[in-house]
Amino acid sequence: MGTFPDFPKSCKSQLCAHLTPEIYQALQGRSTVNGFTIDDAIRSGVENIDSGIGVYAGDLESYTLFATLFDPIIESYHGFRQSDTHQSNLNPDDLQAPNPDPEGEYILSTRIRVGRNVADLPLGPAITKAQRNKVESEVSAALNSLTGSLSGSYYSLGDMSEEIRKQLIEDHFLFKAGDRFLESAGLNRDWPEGRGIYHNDEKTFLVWINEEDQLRIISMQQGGDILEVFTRLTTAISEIEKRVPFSYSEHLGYITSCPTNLGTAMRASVHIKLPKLAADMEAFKAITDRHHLQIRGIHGEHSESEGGIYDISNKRRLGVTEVQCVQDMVDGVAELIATEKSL
Ligand code: ADP
Ligand code: DAR
Repeated sequence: MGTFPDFPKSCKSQLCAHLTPEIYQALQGRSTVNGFTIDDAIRSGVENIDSGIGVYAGDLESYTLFATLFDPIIESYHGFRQSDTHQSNLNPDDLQAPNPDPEGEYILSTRIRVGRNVADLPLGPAITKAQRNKVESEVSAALNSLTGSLSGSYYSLGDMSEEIRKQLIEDHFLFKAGDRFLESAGLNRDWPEGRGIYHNDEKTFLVWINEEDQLRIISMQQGGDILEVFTRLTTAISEIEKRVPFSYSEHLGYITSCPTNLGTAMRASVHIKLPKLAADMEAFKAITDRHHLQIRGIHGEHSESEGGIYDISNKRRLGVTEVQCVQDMVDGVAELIATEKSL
Protein backbone atom coordinates (compact mmCIF):
# COMPACT_ATOMS: atom_id res chain seq x y z
CA MET A 1 0.00 0.00 0.00
CA GLY A 2 1.45 3.39 -1.00
CA THR A 3 2.16 6.38 1.23
CA PHE A 4 0.54 9.72 0.37
CA PRO A 5 3.28 11.83 -1.35
CA ASP A 6 4.83 14.60 0.71
CA PHE A 7 4.37 17.48 -1.76
CA PRO A 8 6.41 20.61 -0.97
CA LYS A 9 4.52 23.91 -0.68
CA SER A 10 6.27 25.03 -3.92
CA CYS A 11 4.45 22.33 -5.94
CA LYS A 12 2.10 23.98 -8.45
CA SER A 13 1.09 20.96 -10.55
CA GLN A 14 -2.46 19.86 -11.23
CA LEU A 15 -1.51 16.68 -9.32
CA CYS A 16 -0.64 18.61 -6.17
CA ALA A 17 -3.80 20.69 -6.53
CA HIS A 18 -6.19 17.75 -6.85
CA LEU A 19 -4.78 14.64 -5.13
CA THR A 20 -6.11 14.48 -1.57
CA PRO A 21 -5.21 11.82 1.02
CA GLU A 22 -8.82 10.59 0.81
CA ILE A 23 -8.71 10.14 -2.99
CA TYR A 24 -5.30 8.47 -2.77
CA GLN A 25 -6.42 6.09 0.01
CA ALA A 26 -9.62 5.13 -1.83
CA LEU A 27 -7.58 4.14 -4.92
CA GLN A 28 -5.09 1.94 -3.07
CA GLY A 29 -5.13 -1.69 -4.16
CA ARG A 30 -6.94 -0.79 -7.42
CA SER A 31 -5.32 -1.53 -10.80
CA THR A 32 -6.43 -1.57 -14.43
CA VAL A 33 -6.59 -4.74 -16.51
CA ASN A 34 -2.99 -3.91 -17.55
CA GLY A 35 -1.86 -3.74 -13.90
CA PHE A 36 -1.58 0.08 -13.93
CA THR A 37 -2.02 1.67 -10.47
CA ILE A 38 -2.57 5.16 -9.07
CA ASP A 39 1.12 5.21 -8.05
CA ASP A 40 2.05 4.54 -11.69
CA ALA A 41 -0.25 7.36 -12.83
CA ILE A 42 1.22 9.97 -10.44
CA ARG A 43 4.92 8.89 -10.47
CA SER A 44 5.98 11.60 -12.99
CA GLY A 45 4.49 14.38 -10.85
CA VAL A 46 5.88 12.95 -7.62
CA GLU A 47 9.41 12.64 -9.05
CA ASN A 48 9.22 15.98 -10.93
CA ILE A 49 7.74 18.49 -8.51
CA ASP A 50 8.01 21.22 -11.21
CA SER A 51 5.50 19.37 -13.44
CA GLY A 52 2.62 21.36 -14.86
CA ILE A 53 0.25 18.41 -14.82
CA GLY A 54 2.05 15.48 -13.15
CA VAL A 55 -0.13 12.54 -14.23
CA TYR A 56 -0.21 10.11 -17.17
CA ALA A 57 -2.71 7.38 -18.06
CA GLY A 58 -1.53 3.81 -18.69
CA ASP A 59 -4.62 2.86 -20.71
CA LEU A 60 -8.16 3.98 -21.54
CA GLU A 61 -9.39 2.33 -18.31
CA SER A 62 -7.14 4.65 -16.23
CA TYR A 63 -9.43 7.56 -17.11
CA THR A 64 -12.42 5.83 -15.46
CA LEU A 65 -10.77 3.79 -12.70
CA PHE A 66 -8.86 6.88 -11.45
CA ALA A 67 -11.58 9.36 -12.46
CA THR A 68 -11.68 10.87 -8.96
CA LEU A 69 -8.22 12.30 -9.77
CA PHE A 70 -8.29 12.59 -13.58
CA ASP A 71 -11.73 14.28 -13.85
CA PRO A 72 -10.90 17.33 -11.69
CA ILE A 73 -7.53 17.69 -13.49
CA ILE A 74 -9.26 17.49 -16.91
CA GLU A 75 -11.91 20.00 -15.78
CA SER A 76 -9.29 22.38 -14.37
CA TYR A 77 -6.95 22.20 -17.39
CA HIS A 78 -9.49 21.97 -20.25
CA GLY A 79 -12.60 23.52 -18.66
CA PHE A 80 -14.30 20.23 -19.63
CA ARG A 81 -16.77 18.58 -17.24
CA GLN A 82 -17.45 14.87 -16.65
CA SER A 83 -20.87 15.36 -18.31
CA ASP A 84 -19.46 17.01 -21.47
CA THR A 85 -18.98 15.19 -24.77
CA HIS A 86 -16.23 15.88 -27.31
CA GLN A 87 -16.97 16.62 -30.98
CA SER A 88 -14.47 16.04 -33.82
CA ASN A 89 -14.36 17.97 -37.14
CA LEU A 90 -11.47 17.26 -39.48
CA ASN A 91 -13.08 18.86 -42.57
CA PRO A 92 -10.70 21.48 -44.12
CA ASP A 93 -13.71 23.03 -45.95
CA ASP A 94 -14.86 24.40 -42.58
CA LEU A 95 -11.57 26.26 -41.97
CA GLN A 96 -11.34 29.97 -42.87
CA ALA A 97 -7.58 30.24 -43.39
CA PRO A 98 -6.22 32.56 -46.09
CA ASN A 99 -2.42 32.61 -45.71
CA PRO A 100 -1.84 35.26 -42.95
CA ASP A 101 1.65 35.96 -44.37
CA PRO A 102 1.49 35.59 -48.19
CA GLU A 103 4.71 37.60 -48.64
CA GLY A 104 6.56 35.25 -46.27
CA GLU A 105 7.87 38.10 -44.08
CA TYR A 106 7.05 36.57 -40.68
CA ILE A 107 6.09 32.86 -40.72
CA LEU A 108 9.08 30.56 -41.23
CA SER A 109 7.12 27.30 -41.06
CA THR A 110 3.80 25.69 -40.19
CA ARG A 111 3.31 22.33 -38.44
CA ILE A 112 0.10 20.62 -37.36
CA ARG A 113 0.23 17.35 -35.41
CA VAL A 114 -2.18 14.97 -33.74
CA GLY A 115 -1.48 12.22 -31.23
CA ARG A 116 -3.11 8.83 -31.72
CA ASN A 117 -2.94 5.50 -29.87
CA VAL A 118 -3.92 2.05 -31.14
CA ALA A 119 -7.35 0.87 -29.94
CA ASP A 120 -7.51 -1.95 -27.35
CA LEU A 121 -3.81 -1.70 -26.40
CA PRO A 122 -2.25 -0.08 -23.31
CA LEU A 123 -0.81 3.44 -23.68
CA GLY A 124 2.95 4.05 -23.50
CA PRO A 125 3.24 4.11 -19.70
CA ALA A 126 1.81 0.58 -19.35
CA ILE A 127 2.63 -1.08 -22.68
CA THR A 128 4.95 -4.11 -22.67
CA LYS A 129 8.06 -4.28 -24.88
CA ALA A 130 6.40 -6.96 -27.04
CA GLN A 131 3.24 -4.86 -27.49
CA ARG A 132 5.30 -1.75 -28.31
CA ASN A 133 7.31 -3.67 -30.92
CA LYS A 134 4.03 -4.97 -32.39
CA VAL A 135 2.78 -1.37 -32.68
CA GLU A 136 6.00 -0.41 -34.50
CA SER A 137 5.73 -3.35 -36.87
CA GLU A 138 2.01 -2.96 -37.68
CA VAL A 139 1.95 0.85 -37.92
CA SER A 140 5.14 1.06 -40.03
CA ALA A 141 3.72 -1.61 -42.38
CA ALA A 142 0.49 0.43 -42.70
CA LEU A 143 2.51 3.61 -43.44
CA ASN A 144 4.72 1.84 -46.01
CA SER A 145 1.50 0.94 -47.89
CA LEU A 146 0.56 4.62 -48.38
CA THR A 147 0.65 5.91 -51.96
CA GLY A 148 0.86 9.19 -53.90
CA SER A 149 2.16 12.25 -52.05
CA LEU A 150 2.04 10.34 -48.72
CA SER A 151 4.38 7.56 -49.89
CA GLY A 152 7.77 7.48 -48.20
CA SER A 153 9.96 5.38 -45.88
CA TYR A 154 10.15 4.27 -42.26
CA TYR A 155 13.38 4.58 -40.24
CA SER A 156 13.63 2.84 -36.87
CA LEU A 157 15.56 4.80 -34.24
CA GLY A 158 17.65 1.75 -33.34
CA ASP A 159 19.01 1.40 -36.88
CA MET A 160 19.49 5.15 -37.46
CA SER A 161 23.01 6.57 -37.43
CA GLU A 162 23.62 9.21 -34.74
CA GLU A 163 24.50 11.67 -37.52
CA ILE A 164 21.14 11.21 -39.32
CA ARG A 165 19.26 11.29 -35.98
CA LYS A 166 20.88 14.62 -35.04
CA GLN A 167 20.21 16.08 -38.50
CA LEU A 168 16.52 15.08 -38.35
CA ILE A 169 16.20 16.69 -34.89
CA GLU A 170 17.96 19.82 -36.17
CA ASP A 171 15.49 19.94 -39.09
CA HIS A 172 12.68 19.78 -36.46
CA PHE A 173 11.51 16.50 -38.01
CA LEU A 174 12.38 14.02 -35.25
CA PHE A 175 11.65 13.77 -31.53
CA LYS A 176 14.45 14.07 -28.97
CA ALA A 177 15.07 11.33 -26.42
CA GLY A 178 12.31 11.46 -23.79
CA ASP A 179 12.69 14.08 -21.07
CA ARG A 180 12.62 13.38 -17.31
CA PHE A 181 8.85 13.78 -17.18
CA LEU A 182 8.42 11.04 -19.78
CA GLU A 183 11.16 8.98 -18.09
CA SER A 184 9.31 8.95 -14.76
CA ALA A 185 6.07 8.08 -16.54
CA GLY A 186 7.70 4.94 -17.99
CA LEU A 187 7.47 6.27 -21.55
CA ASN A 188 11.20 5.85 -22.23
CA ARG A 189 11.38 2.18 -21.27
CA ASP A 190 13.52 0.04 -23.66
CA TRP A 191 14.56 3.22 -25.55
CA PRO A 192 15.23 3.37 -28.51
CA GLU A 193 13.69 -0.07 -29.27
CA GLY A 194 10.30 0.15 -31.02
CA ARG A 195 10.65 3.85 -31.85
CA GLY A 196 11.08 5.45 -35.25
CA ILE A 197 9.95 7.94 -37.85
CA TYR A 198 8.16 7.65 -41.18
CA HIS A 199 8.34 10.51 -43.65
CA ASN A 200 7.20 11.09 -47.22
CA ASP A 201 9.75 11.94 -49.91
CA GLU A 202 9.14 15.70 -49.53
CA LYS A 203 9.39 15.52 -45.68
CA THR A 204 6.07 17.37 -45.42
CA PHE A 205 4.29 14.37 -43.85
CA LEU A 206 5.84 12.55 -40.91
CA VAL A 207 4.73 9.99 -38.30
CA TRP A 208 6.59 9.41 -35.05
CA ILE A 209 6.06 5.91 -33.68
CA ASN A 210 6.07 5.20 -29.92
CA GLU A 211 7.22 8.57 -28.58
CA GLU A 212 4.84 10.05 -26.00
CA ASP A 213 1.93 8.53 -27.93
CA GLN A 214 2.02 5.53 -30.25
CA LEU A 215 1.54 7.78 -33.27
CA ARG A 216 2.25 11.46 -33.75
CA ILE A 217 0.89 12.25 -37.23
CA ILE A 218 2.51 15.45 -38.52
CA SER A 219 2.07 17.70 -41.54
CA MET A 220 4.59 20.52 -41.91
CA GLN A 221 6.15 22.85 -44.49
CA GLN A 222 7.91 26.17 -44.89
CA GLY A 223 5.74 29.30 -44.94
CA GLY A 224 2.21 30.12 -43.78
CA ASP A 225 -0.15 28.12 -46.02
CA ILE A 226 -1.91 26.68 -42.95
CA LEU A 227 -4.84 25.39 -45.01
CA GLU A 228 -2.54 23.27 -47.19
CA VAL A 229 -0.84 21.83 -44.08
CA PHE A 230 -4.22 21.03 -42.46
CA THR A 231 -5.60 19.47 -45.66
CA ARG A 232 -2.56 17.19 -46.01
CA LEU A 233 -2.89 16.16 -42.32
CA THR A 234 -6.60 15.31 -42.54
CA THR A 235 -6.00 13.23 -45.68
CA ALA A 236 -3.18 11.36 -43.93
CA ILE A 237 -5.22 10.73 -40.75
CA SER A 238 -8.08 9.34 -42.84
CA GLU A 239 -5.76 7.04 -44.84
CA ILE A 240 -4.01 5.75 -41.70
CA GLU A 241 -7.30 5.16 -39.85
CA LYS A 242 -8.40 2.86 -42.71
CA ARG A 243 -5.43 0.65 -41.70
CA VAL A 244 -5.03 1.20 -37.92
CA PRO A 245 -7.93 1.55 -35.38
CA PHE A 246 -7.47 4.53 -33.02
CA SER A 247 -8.42 4.60 -29.32
CA TYR A 248 -11.40 7.00 -28.99
CA SER A 249 -14.21 7.72 -26.51
CA GLU A 250 -17.38 9.80 -26.92
CA HIS A 251 -16.52 11.69 -23.75
CA LEU A 252 -12.77 12.25 -24.11
CA GLY A 253 -12.25 12.05 -27.89
CA TYR A 254 -8.92 10.61 -29.02
CA ILE A 255 -7.22 8.94 -26.04
CA THR A 256 -3.65 10.03 -25.18
CA SER A 257 -1.16 9.22 -22.42
CA CYS A 258 -1.06 12.82 -21.14
CA PRO A 259 -4.47 14.30 -20.27
CA THR A 260 -3.42 17.65 -21.82
CA ASN A 261 -3.63 16.09 -25.29
CA LEU A 262 -7.07 14.43 -24.96
CA GLY A 263 -9.84 15.23 -27.44
CA THR A 264 -8.34 16.44 -30.70
CA ALA A 265 -4.77 15.68 -29.51
CA MET A 266 -3.92 18.47 -31.94
CA ARG A 267 -1.24 21.13 -31.79
CA ALA A 268 -1.20 23.54 -34.74
CA SER A 269 1.87 25.78 -34.68
CA VAL A 270 3.83 28.31 -36.65
CA HIS A 271 7.45 29.34 -36.14
CA ILE A 272 7.16 33.09 -36.51
CA LYS A 273 9.52 36.07 -36.22
CA LEU A 274 7.96 39.09 -34.46
CA PRO A 275 10.91 41.27 -33.33
CA LYS A 276 8.84 44.37 -32.44
CA LEU A 277 6.19 42.47 -30.47
CA ALA A 278 8.96 40.45 -28.79
CA ALA A 279 10.09 43.75 -27.25
CA ASP A 280 6.65 44.10 -25.61
CA MET A 281 5.83 40.65 -24.21
CA GLU A 282 2.84 42.05 -22.29
CA ALA A 283 1.17 43.09 -25.56
CA PHE A 284 2.34 39.83 -27.18
CA LYS A 285 0.78 37.67 -24.44
CA ALA A 286 -2.44 39.74 -24.41
CA ILE A 287 -2.99 38.71 -28.04
CA THR A 288 -2.03 35.04 -27.55
CA ASP A 289 -4.22 34.79 -24.42
CA ARG A 290 -7.21 36.30 -26.26
CA HIS A 291 -6.91 33.60 -28.94
CA HIS A 292 -6.22 30.68 -26.53
CA LEU A 293 -2.66 30.36 -27.81
CA GLN A 294 0.54 29.07 -26.20
CA ILE A 295 4.07 30.46 -26.74
CA ARG A 296 6.87 27.86 -26.89
CA GLY A 297 10.54 27.97 -27.79
CA ILE A 298 11.59 26.76 -31.23
CA HIS A 299 13.08 23.42 -30.19
CA GLY A 300 9.86 22.11 -28.72
CA GLU A 301 8.31 21.96 -25.29
CA HIS A 302 10.46 23.35 -22.43
CA SER A 303 12.79 25.10 -24.95
CA GLU A 304 13.51 28.82 -25.35
CA SER A 305 12.89 31.21 -28.23
CA GLU A 306 15.95 31.90 -30.37
CA GLY A 307 16.62 34.86 -32.64
CA GLY A 308 13.22 36.37 -31.83
CA ILE A 309 11.49 33.34 -33.37
CA TYR A 310 8.56 31.89 -31.42
CA ASP A 311 6.50 28.69 -31.66
CA ILE A 312 2.87 29.86 -31.46
CA SER A 313 0.16 27.19 -31.17
CA ASN A 314 -3.37 26.49 -30.00
CA LYS A 315 -3.75 25.74 -26.29
CA ARG A 316 -7.27 24.21 -26.45
CA ARG A 317 -7.44 20.50 -27.35
CA LEU A 318 -10.56 19.04 -25.68
CA GLY A 319 -14.16 20.24 -26.03
CA VAL A 320 -13.28 22.02 -29.30
CA THR A 321 -13.02 20.52 -32.80
CA GLU A 322 -9.83 20.21 -34.86
CA VAL A 323 -11.11 22.99 -37.14
CA GLN A 324 -11.54 25.25 -34.08
CA CYS A 325 -8.00 24.43 -32.88
CA VAL A 326 -6.52 25.53 -36.21
CA GLN A 327 -8.92 28.52 -36.43
CA ASP A 328 -7.66 29.69 -33.00
CA MET A 329 -4.11 29.65 -34.36
CA VAL A 330 -4.96 31.26 -37.73
CA ASP A 331 -6.92 34.12 -36.14
CA GLY A 332 -4.30 34.71 -33.44
CA VAL A 333 -1.38 34.70 -35.89
CA ALA A 334 -3.23 37.11 -38.21
CA GLU A 335 -3.66 39.56 -35.29
CA LEU A 336 -0.01 39.13 -34.22
CA ILE A 337 1.18 39.97 -37.76
CA ALA A 338 -1.20 42.94 -38.09
CA THR A 339 0.06 44.28 -34.73
CA GLU A 340 3.72 43.71 -35.71
CA LYS A 341 3.12 45.66 -38.94
CA SER A 342 1.49 48.51 -37.00
CA LEU A 343 4.40 48.91 -34.55
P1 ADP B 1 4.77 18.37 -30.08
O1 ADP B 1 4.39 19.54 -30.92
O2 ADP B 1 4.90 17.14 -30.89
O3 ADP B 1 3.91 18.26 -28.87
P2 ADP B 1 7.21 19.79 -29.40
O4 ADP B 1 6.58 21.06 -29.02
O5 ADP B 1 8.32 19.26 -28.53
O6 ADP B 1 6.23 18.55 -29.51
O7 ADP B 1 7.78 19.98 -30.90
C1 ADP B 1 8.36 18.85 -31.52
C2 ADP B 1 9.29 19.28 -32.62
O8 ADP B 1 8.53 19.98 -33.63
C3 ADP B 1 10.36 20.28 -32.16
O9 ADP B 1 11.57 19.93 -32.80
C4 ADP B 1 9.89 21.62 -32.69
O10 ADP B 1 10.98 22.45 -33.00
C5 ADP B 1 9.17 21.20 -33.95
N1 ADP B 1 8.14 22.16 -34.35
C6 ADP B 1 7.01 22.48 -33.69
N2 ADP B 1 6.31 23.42 -34.37
C7 ADP B 1 7.02 23.69 -35.51
C8 ADP B 1 6.84 24.55 -36.63
N3 ADP B 1 5.75 25.34 -36.74
N4 ADP B 1 7.79 24.56 -37.61
C9 ADP B 1 8.87 23.77 -37.51
N5 ADP B 1 9.11 22.91 -36.49
C10 ADP B 1 8.19 22.88 -35.50
N1 DAR C 1 5.82 17.80 -18.60
C1 DAR C 1 4.56 17.20 -18.17
C2 DAR C 1 3.54 17.12 -19.32
C3 DAR C 1 2.92 18.45 -19.67
C4 DAR C 1 2.18 18.44 -21.01
N2 DAR C 1 3.14 18.16 -22.13
C5 DAR C 1 3.17 16.98 -22.75
N3 DAR C 1 2.27 16.08 -22.56
N4 DAR C 1 4.16 16.76 -23.61
C6 DAR C 1 4.03 18.04 -17.00
O1 DAR C 1 3.24 17.50 -16.22
O2 DAR C 1 4.44 19.18 -16.90
